[in-house]
Amino acid sequence: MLNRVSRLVSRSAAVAVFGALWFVVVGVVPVSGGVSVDGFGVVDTSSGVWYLRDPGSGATTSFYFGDPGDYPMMGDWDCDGVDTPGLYRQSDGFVYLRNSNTQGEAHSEFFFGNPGDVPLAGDFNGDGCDTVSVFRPSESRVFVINVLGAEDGGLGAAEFEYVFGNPGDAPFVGDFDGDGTDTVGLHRVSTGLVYFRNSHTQGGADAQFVFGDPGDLIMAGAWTAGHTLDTVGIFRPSEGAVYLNYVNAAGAADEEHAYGNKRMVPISGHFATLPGGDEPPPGNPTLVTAPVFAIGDSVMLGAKGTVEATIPDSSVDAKVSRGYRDADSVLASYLSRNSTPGVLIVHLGTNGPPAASHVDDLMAVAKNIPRVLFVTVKLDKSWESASNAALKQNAARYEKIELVDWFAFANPHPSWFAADVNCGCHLWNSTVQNAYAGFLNSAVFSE
Ligand SMILES: [Ca+2]
Ligand SMILES: [Ca+2]
Ligand SMILES: [Ca+2]
Repeated sequence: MLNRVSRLVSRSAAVAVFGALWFVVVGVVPVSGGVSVDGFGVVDTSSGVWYLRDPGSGATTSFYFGDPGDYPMMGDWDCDGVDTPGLYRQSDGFVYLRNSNTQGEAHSEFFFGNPGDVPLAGDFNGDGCDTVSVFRPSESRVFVINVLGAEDGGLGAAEFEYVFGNPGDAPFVGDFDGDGTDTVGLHRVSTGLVYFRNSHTQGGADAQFVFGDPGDLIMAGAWTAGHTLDTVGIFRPSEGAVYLNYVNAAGAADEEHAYGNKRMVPISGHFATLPGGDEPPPGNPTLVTAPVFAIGDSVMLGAKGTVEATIPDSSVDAKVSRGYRDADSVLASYLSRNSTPGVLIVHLGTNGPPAASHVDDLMAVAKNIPRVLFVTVKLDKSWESASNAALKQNAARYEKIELVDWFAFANPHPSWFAADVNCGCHLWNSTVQNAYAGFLNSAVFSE
């Protein structure tokens, strides 16, 4: 998310830090302090705390910005060469921008996009100013606009739009070819596949490669001195670690940092001078996340491969017409052949509500498993609410059962289930398969 002006500004600052010989040939006033490269940070979206890591000193600067659940991003909203926080509230499309890496109110707010859209912050026309565009996952469509809104107003229509990528992939932004204009890349969380385009036009990827592991979260930045283009980095929630790559290609990371924990998401940007002096983000508390064994019916069966590819160290046993009455024997059979899993996921109830006695039988077999996740059901059948009510009641009877609400997550997305005219429940396209696997993965790494 650098632009040309900010690069020149920041390189001039690099003289002091790296001793590099560099002449600024345009009339740009050097920023004092700071370093020339992009930094990364993490945001605890459950509390709204931002942690920015100074790429020169490694010192952390932290502050509150936003409400729990807001989607964090960074950009240069006021065109001064420094990236600062922004938030996108996916429920109503509201954007909140702040022009300083300090605690305080938003400097501007406006709305753009539809509920569920994912924000894209970048300089999409190379004018030195970042704006907020959106990616609509349901259509794999990018909507670009090169102005910011203000004063609670709407932004109107996008300036242009195009289709890019496969449903379910997560978008990110960078200047991947160093021409001063940011474009859109996509990341497949289930496999680590990264692909991007260097123009805002419809077409295949200009480059693609695999970086990182399933479950990693993507970002981009100019991580090293002298770089004029953005390359990939990933945040691994399961480890609380950041891996930065100096090239847009597969291979071992060039930098590795322990930073953040499983509740956090990564951001990156050109921070210029940060005050520092704050505690780094807390690392991962001891949370058992593996191995994962998942028991399901025909719903989970539809996403078996995606789930196993997305959740680290997981295996799925799913079968058509299965119910809670079968869960104890399925688990007993698994335990006879494998070591005790750290996490048991049970997604049954599609074929009828669970009886308390069946849950008791299952929990007796699961007595040595530290965590048990019961997943609610989403289906167009009369017993949907009875199944979910019974799941909730039974989960409340056991302290170690965590209720994971697939119904609440999936119900706003009827298009995910459009192909299934019988029960509106099966995972028959890659969009819903990726959404389901990502949803379960989040549950495994959340308390
Ligand atoms: Ca700025
Ligand atoms: Ca721009
Ligand atoms: Ca570019």
